Order: sequence, then structure tokens, then C-alpha cells
Amino acid sequence: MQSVWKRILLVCGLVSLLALAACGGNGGDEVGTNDREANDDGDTTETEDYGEAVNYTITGIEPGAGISVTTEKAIEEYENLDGWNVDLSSTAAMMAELEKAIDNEEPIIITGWNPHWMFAKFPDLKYLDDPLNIYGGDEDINTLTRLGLEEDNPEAFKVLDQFAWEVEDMEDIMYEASETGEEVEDIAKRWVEDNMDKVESWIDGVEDVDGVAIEIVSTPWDSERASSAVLKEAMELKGFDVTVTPVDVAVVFESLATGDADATVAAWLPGTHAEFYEKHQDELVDLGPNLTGTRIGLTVPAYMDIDSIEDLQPNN
Ligand code: PBE
Repeated sequence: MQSVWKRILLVCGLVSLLALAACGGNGGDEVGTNDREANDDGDTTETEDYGEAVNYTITGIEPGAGISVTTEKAIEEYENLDGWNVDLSSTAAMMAELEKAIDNEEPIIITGWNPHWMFAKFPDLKYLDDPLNIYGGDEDINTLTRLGLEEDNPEAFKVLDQFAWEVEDMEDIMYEASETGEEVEDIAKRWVEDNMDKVESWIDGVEDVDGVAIEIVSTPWDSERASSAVLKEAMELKGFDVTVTPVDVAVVFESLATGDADATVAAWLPGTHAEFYEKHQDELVDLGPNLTGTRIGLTVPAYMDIDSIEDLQPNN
């Protein structure tokens, strides 16, 4: 299968506004032109000092997110982020700060990711180049189960193993939720009804069960509310009794490792959740990607005259 093209289409094709932002960022990172230009010609180092303007603060999301841990690591690893900090509160608060900054054309640095509607709502957002590759490039979202699930519950294991969809599927649900204010879970339910061809492939060859309980751990972001909800709907078609519990990323991994939960479809790998994965990888089963083409990184409005994390000045 022409997977490279498929991936490019996934990222670039359907939500064109999102694609502009995402591809702009990707291109910069892969080709590395921005970094080189900035480094080669010393005179362009008159980049504006945004550090002071943003109070040497990156506006982040919940402390329990992988991207928050990664941002703390970035602050440690980038010498030029000496004396910076990340303000960890909530996704809603970050989005409100972003909107306010954009309304006033003020500088702001947020922790951004795809899939998310932020790039559709604010098409001029751009990822900053990340020469130390702290945030990684394109990522996947993997399905993980606890040890022993395959033996205890082969039918559930089979659905989990067959579950796979695409960035635009997830985005359709997320975007509709952000536009209408309707619950992600309700939209996901309709998505399953409207996309039975895809859903059939997840439950293909799976025997019906009678109310077998399955505990899915997830995270509270819309992307994972969407994936866990479509999986729940699909499994319930086969007679499973599915509970989805949103928790911090650390708890997702811990509860699989201890066997308190059966599975998750919310592991952003290999980068975003690396720290948790590495800690628990021997205590869980990794079924590989259920979605490919995600991304995280420091993100700014395009009116900021800056291309790379290295263009930021230290706080001293
Ligand atoms: N996110 C969205 C999550 C995973 C889903 C990037 C905010 C994180 O752990 O950072």
C-alpha cells in the first residue's frame, strides 16, 4: 500500500486548514532549512525577544499529560530555555489564553498537538522547529492491553487488535464536538452508525459474547474520548459491557501494568508517552498503532517572527 502517500493525504488532505499548519511545521523539521538559515547567517539573530513578552512562560495543559512532561524536558534540554517555565493548568484554559492572545495579536507559546481542532480554528498556528528533537516527529497512537488479556478474553483481544482508523476520522468527531458543543461520546456513537464498513473490520471474525465486562482506560482529551467511545460502541455491538475511565497518562500505564484495567487505545508513541511506556513496557502488551500521523510540539501564532525553539532567549 502506498503508505507514504496515504499518510501525506491523511495529514494534508481533508482538513485543509489544519494541513497547512501541520505540513508547514513538518516540512521545516524534515528539511531543516529553517534551522540552518537561522544558524548560518548570524545577522538574522535579531529575532524579537519574545521571552520577556511571554514572561518566559510556555502556556501548557494538564500536568498529567505527556506533552507537559515533554515540555519540562525541553526546558531542561534547551540551554536557551534556561529560566523558563511551563504553566500547567488545563486544555480549556490554554485554548482560552490562545484565543485572547490571537485576538490582541500578542505573543504566546502553547503546547500544541494534532489531531486537534486548534489548527482548524486558528489556521495561522505553526509548530516551532525542534532541533533537539525532544517532541519527536510524526507519531502513532497505540493500543495496549494488560498481560493475560489474550488468554482470559480472546474475543475482546481480537477487537482491540483489529481496531484502527485514521486521523481524519478522529478529527471529524473532534471538530463537530468543538463546533456544536455536543458530547464527543454522542457524536462518536453516530460516527459508528455511519461508518459500519470500518467498524465491521474491527469486529470481523469476533464471536458474540453475553455481557463480558471490559475496562478501557483512557485520557480526558477529545482525541481519546473519541477513540475510546467508538471502540466502546463497536464492542457493545458484539455484546461486551464496556467501561471507559479517563485518567492521567501515568495512571493509564500503571493500571494496565497492575492488571486493574484491560486495555487502552490512548498511548501516544514513541515520543509523547515514552517515559511511561519505558517504565511499564514489560508489564503490558503492545498491539501497535490504531492511528498514525499524530504530532506534538511548541506552537505559536504565525504573526510571531520566530521559527525554532532555539530562537527563544534565556531568562537572565
Ligand atoms: N495530548 C493529546 C495528550 C495525548 C492526547 C497530546 C494532549 C498527551 O498526553 O500529551
